[in-house]
Amino acid sequence: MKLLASKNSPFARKVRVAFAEKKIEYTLVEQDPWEPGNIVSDHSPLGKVPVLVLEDGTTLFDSRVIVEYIDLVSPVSRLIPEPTRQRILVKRWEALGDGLLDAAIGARMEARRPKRQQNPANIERQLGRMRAAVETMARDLGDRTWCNGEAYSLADIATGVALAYLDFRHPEFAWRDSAPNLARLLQKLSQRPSFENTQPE
Ligand SMILES: N[C@@H](CCC(=O)N[C@@H](CS)C(=O)NCC(=O)O)C(=O)O
Repeated sequence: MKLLASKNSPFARKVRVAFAEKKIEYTLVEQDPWEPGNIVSDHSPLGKVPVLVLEDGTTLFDSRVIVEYIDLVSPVSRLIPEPTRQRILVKRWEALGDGLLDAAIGARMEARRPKRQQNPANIERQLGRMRAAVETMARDLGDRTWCNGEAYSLADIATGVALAYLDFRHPEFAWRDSAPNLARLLQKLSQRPSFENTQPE
């Protein structure tokens, strides 16, 4: 299996953490979808990373589909629980983490445009989403050990990857001040080899 991914993509990181937790071997093919000459569009009509290319040539995207596939092909360390309600709540956490990332990336893209072309209202809209997402994560985590209660799951991976991305690309966004429980969660997650070995560069 080949994973087309850039080391700084948080969506790709979610998949790489999942691979590590599941102890599944794969080949990382580093691709930057913004670089001219990249081959991502040859494998996905959406031109975004991550894309997983299976042995028979089937291509899987996006990160949510890939993670679900990885979890289903090996019973080792289930990341998405089977009971319907638990499963849906874990997927909800994933949607929240991914949504936080979409907003964080959107804010960054807007801020990187030449000053005169920037739309400050769009930046504020994305920042508002980021604040609301962190607030919801903190409230839903409460004083539990893991996002989905007692067991580590994809919910923690998606949440940890999204919060770590805020540190990486939005260091000024002081999310820890209002969410010490999330700060403790990220601290704990960062000590896992799966997170340690997939840090952005
Ligand atoms: N929903 C997608 C999002 C993937 C995504 O946005 N990837 C970014 C890198 S972090 C990308 O490839 N962007 C290239 C582009 O927008 O052209 C997923 O979960 O995989």
